[in-house]
Amino acid sequence: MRNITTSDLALYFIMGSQNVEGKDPCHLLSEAIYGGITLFQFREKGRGALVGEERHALAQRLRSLCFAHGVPFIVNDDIQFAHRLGADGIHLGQSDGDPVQIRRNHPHLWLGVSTHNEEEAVEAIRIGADYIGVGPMYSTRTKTDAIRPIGVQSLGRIRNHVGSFPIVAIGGIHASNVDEVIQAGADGVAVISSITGHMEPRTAAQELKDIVTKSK
Ligand code: 3NM
Repeated sequence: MRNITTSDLALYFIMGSQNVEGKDPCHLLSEAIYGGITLFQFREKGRGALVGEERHALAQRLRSLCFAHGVPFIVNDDIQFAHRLGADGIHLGQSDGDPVQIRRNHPHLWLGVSTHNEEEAVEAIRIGADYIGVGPMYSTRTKTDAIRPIGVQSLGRIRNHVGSFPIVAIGGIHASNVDEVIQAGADGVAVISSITGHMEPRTAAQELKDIVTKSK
């Protein structure tokens, strides 16, 4: 895989079947792709998440959609699964897996790490992450075990600490606060509900992308 660029992070869409409330995840993802998402993370996690062959079948369909449209496909947390799917990358939380070992064994995969402060950001860069997620910016109902929002001030501090290293901000991000997040130093925004929960996911993605582009 080529190196990640900050434009890959502009509109980072995350979804699993547990996020779609009865809608078809493949249709939702294709609408989001037409709306201009720049990267997709498959995150099948939490209440109601699929397991086993069902999870695999869904992931394969979403992976094919991304491939057909040239959208990078990243898997949350599970390195074996990422490998099996031929994913472009893996995203790890602070307590997921062993990032050092994953970096060593899978040098071709993009590695993203969730961080919440300067120390975690510096450590992620040290072990060879390609980008960091920073959040939660605002309160979110999507991730039930999310820590308290760290806010845009913390994002600004992390940005000052890491120079031009690629950062995507996450958590409670909607059209109304994207500008603030980009101004505070994020290269892009990672969202779930502002696309999956919108009546028109394509329009939602277009709108978010537009704001990211204009805010830079
Ligand atoms: N990670 P929404 S917040 C998956 O802070 C995830 O690391 C977070 O969903 C973190 O866009 C979050 O609906 C949920 O708020 C993002």
